[in-house]
Amino acid sequence: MAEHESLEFGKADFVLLDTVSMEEFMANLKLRFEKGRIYSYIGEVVVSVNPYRAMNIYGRDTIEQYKGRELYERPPHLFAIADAAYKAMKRRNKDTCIVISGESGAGKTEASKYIMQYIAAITNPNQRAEVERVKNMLLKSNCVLEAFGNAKTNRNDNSSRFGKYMDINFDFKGDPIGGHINNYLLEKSRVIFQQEGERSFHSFYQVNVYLHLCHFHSSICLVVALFPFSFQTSINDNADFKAVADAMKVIGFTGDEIQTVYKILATILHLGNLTFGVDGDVTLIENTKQVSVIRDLLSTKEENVEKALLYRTVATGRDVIEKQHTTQEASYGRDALAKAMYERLFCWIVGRINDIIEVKNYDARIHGKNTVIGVLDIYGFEIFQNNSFEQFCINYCNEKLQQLFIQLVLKQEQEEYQREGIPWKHIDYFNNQIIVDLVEQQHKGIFSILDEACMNVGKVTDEVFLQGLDVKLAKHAHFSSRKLSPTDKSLEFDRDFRIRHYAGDVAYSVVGFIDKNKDTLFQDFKRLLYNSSNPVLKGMWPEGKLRITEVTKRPLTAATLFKNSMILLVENLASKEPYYVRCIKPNDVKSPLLFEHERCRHQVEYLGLLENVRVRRAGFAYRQTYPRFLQRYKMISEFTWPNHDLPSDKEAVKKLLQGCRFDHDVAYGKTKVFIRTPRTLFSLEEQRAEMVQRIILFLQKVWRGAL
Ligand code: AD9
Ligand code: MG
Repeated sequence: MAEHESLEFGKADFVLLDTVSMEEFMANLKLRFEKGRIYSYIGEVVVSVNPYRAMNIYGRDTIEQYKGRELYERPPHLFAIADAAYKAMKRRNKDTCIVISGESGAGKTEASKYIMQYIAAITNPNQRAEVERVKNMLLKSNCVLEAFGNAKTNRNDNSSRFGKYMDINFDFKGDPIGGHINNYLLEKSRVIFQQEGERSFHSFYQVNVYLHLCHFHSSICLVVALFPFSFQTSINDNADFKAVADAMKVIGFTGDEIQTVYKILATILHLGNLTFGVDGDVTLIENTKQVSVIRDLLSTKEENVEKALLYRTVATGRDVIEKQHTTQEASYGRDALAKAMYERLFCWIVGRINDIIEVKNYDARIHGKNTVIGVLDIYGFEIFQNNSFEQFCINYCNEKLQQLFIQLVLKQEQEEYQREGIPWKHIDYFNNQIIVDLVEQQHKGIFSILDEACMNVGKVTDEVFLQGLDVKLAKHAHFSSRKLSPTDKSLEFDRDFRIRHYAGDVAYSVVGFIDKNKDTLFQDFKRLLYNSSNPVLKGMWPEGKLRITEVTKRPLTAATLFKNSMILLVENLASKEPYYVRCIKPNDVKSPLLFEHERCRHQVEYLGLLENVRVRRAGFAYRQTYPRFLQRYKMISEFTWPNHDLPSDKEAVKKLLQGCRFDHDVAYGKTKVFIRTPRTLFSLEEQRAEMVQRIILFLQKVWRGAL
């Protein structure tokens, strides 16, 4: 149990509840929240409740309290888990990762930032300049990525609209020497459309500030209301703009690069102003003034911009013809261009940051193994009024992470006890693998059905996709649609289908699925951007080099790309030693006072926290193979120091633990010793530290010739 905390704050570790029931769990969670104790443990898992107010618990003094301590020595805190992940990496040369989960607005991104700040604060005691530089960049990269990848939604004013996994690399001393960011599917449809009450990405509002400041662009119309792709609110875009500009400079973006970033944002805003009309049978751009602004911003020729917007080059056999768009096609192309430019910009920013922060000149033969702590902060489970392809992907991603949690925390734990022959009572939990399969299974899964519908030669519509779902998933317990359940009131429209997710039911509208999955961008736009005389912009669009007759390959669909990236992500996380932060959102009104019981209970339920407590209680806090255990602790017992003469390491460990009177708190498996409470482990650690000290003193005396 976490010490230094009185019981008036409730139980710091849910494992210590008198009885494990939902009522007790909730009462403890609520009490702790009301007493300002936003963190608790379930063993080594941190449970966090969003306080929705500034907490004075992240300062230098708090960091000092957690530095180098064992998990249970201090009240629960993110810093403790960060320290545990760091220590495990350093002591055992292991890659670790911290997986932060919870629904939208639960506090994942804030948690990931505190964890990174903590790691930055406790490393580099010698103040090496290069390490300081790396740390600074890792921290600053957050600010830039949030500007371009976050937006106000109806769930969260600073909602992550992309998934982020960041590796921090450490040298043999345990100091950060670099990092790498993987980004996952940006919700780019936000560039052209936001639900009521929401905003586009922060960067657009910030660039508006810039456009106001910049005389060079004074020809640009600055009235924000004129840009249909964005609108203004009161988030402090002005201050944020300065912080982002500063961060980009510090990270090492060149002046030209930063200018290009702003120009792209401005281009997208102007694209939003373009309208199309017809004159006879000719499609034309109604507001040609916009075109010349776009031409300047993109450093290209006006006629090129116009042509790319109004025509499509098609290869038919050996001939290449130019086909005029209808106004509808032209609008579609304009929107696709705006989205694609933004997405490409975002990926380019991540790529540039990676170029700069990635580990260079590290030779493992000289410096020892380079180890990693990964921090995962991804978009949380979300339900909106209108849920589309993006929500579907986001919620699938959360299913995958829940599955990983189940695999690693619940399932593997139980399996290990069974394998080791330790008495064990099976604990039931809801395994969401069935929903993961529903989405990602080959041929039968929703992604496959969607891809199949996209491949259709004939009419490809969202309805065809829905029909495919109805036929193939009619009997699936977690799927329904209007056709399959005509009386279901939660399915408002004919074009809705519903998934029973682990975290709740979500009705998705199929409208736009096909389009978003195919994610077509006419080749003409790629050529337009590639042919820009701005080298930074040109560099973002290398595929524009291809001539029309050279483009043959059908690109992978958005769903397939996303699925593949999720599978890789989970494999990567599973290969590391994971630490978990489970975030809970206490209410929907961002109140620091309100603990909505039912809302929280629902989250505790679907996060599987009660099962987690049960497994943990029945289980053991620490385990180690016999040889490794001896390696660490053999000096504390006369039976094992310096070597034992017992028939096996298992016998030796038994003898050692009996000698320390810890026998009651341990179980002996086939290959590992299991220790139930952390207190026993601390005791062992203390005894070891004492012995090590005594040995050192003894050796020093020997060396000085005193003996
Ligand atoms: V989403 O899935 O990206 O939409 P997150 O990332 O889970 O979501 P976020 O970290 O952005 O949520 O937190 C939402 C808001 O809650 C923040 O903007 C803060 O205003 C507030 N918050 C979250 N954690 C803390 C905290 N530890 N202290 C104070 C917090 N405020
Ligand atoms: Mg977030």
